[in-house]
Amino acid sequence: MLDAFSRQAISADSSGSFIGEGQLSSLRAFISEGNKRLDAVNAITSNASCVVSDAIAGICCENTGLTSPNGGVYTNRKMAACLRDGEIILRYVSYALLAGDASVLQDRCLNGLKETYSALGVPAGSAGRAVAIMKASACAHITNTNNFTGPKRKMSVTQGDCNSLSSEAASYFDMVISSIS
Ligand SMILES: CCC1=C(C)/C(=C/C2=NC(=C\c3[nH]c(/C=C4\NC(=O)[C@H](C)[C@H]4CC)c(C)c3CCC(=O)O)/C(CCC(=O)O)=C2C)NC1=O
Repeated sequence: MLDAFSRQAISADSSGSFIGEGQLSSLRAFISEGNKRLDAVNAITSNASCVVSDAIAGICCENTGLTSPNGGVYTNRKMAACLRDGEIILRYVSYALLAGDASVLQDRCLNGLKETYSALGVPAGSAGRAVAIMKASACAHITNTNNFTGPKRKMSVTQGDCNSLSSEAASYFDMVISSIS
């Protein structure tokens, strides 16, 4: 499990060099943007159940086969497993966003997930679509631009530009999608 700091140390060590000015300035930026990062993590965390249940409901609406006999979430047991997986994935994305590094997501969540899904017959395309919906809503929560129909859950935070954090979060969701596809 790495974070933005450890990653710089490991990268310097791998070339046998001291931490360079370029690396220090990227860490300086990481620290100076720290409050935004914490707000971005909080935007995901405090809306997690909404983000997850909306994504799973979304794939079920788009593909009614999922809830039909032999479908991916047919039976309460499988629906519960699916909602739980959505929550696990979102939780690991939030850890990666906090650390500014995807290694915790890769090592503890994605490692072997594709193989598990194919062994159990979990439909990879639908799982990827659920993650894509979570990506869209989580990113909207980060930039506080979520304007979906239904209750608007805007956070009261200092206004600022969170686009790069939103893109960073998007890249973690994309890693999930490509690793299970
Ligand atoms: C460390 C992190 C971690 C992950 C990521 C994890 C995933 C995970 N998801 C599983 C099952 C499952 N996952 C799903 C998920 C879905 N089915 C669908 O159709 C949807 C597309 C999708 C939800 C988006 C389902 C239905 C099962 C149960 C499959 C079965 O037993 O038939 C299983 C098999 C064991 C179990 O049922 O609990 C694992 C290990 N477990 C972990 O500990």
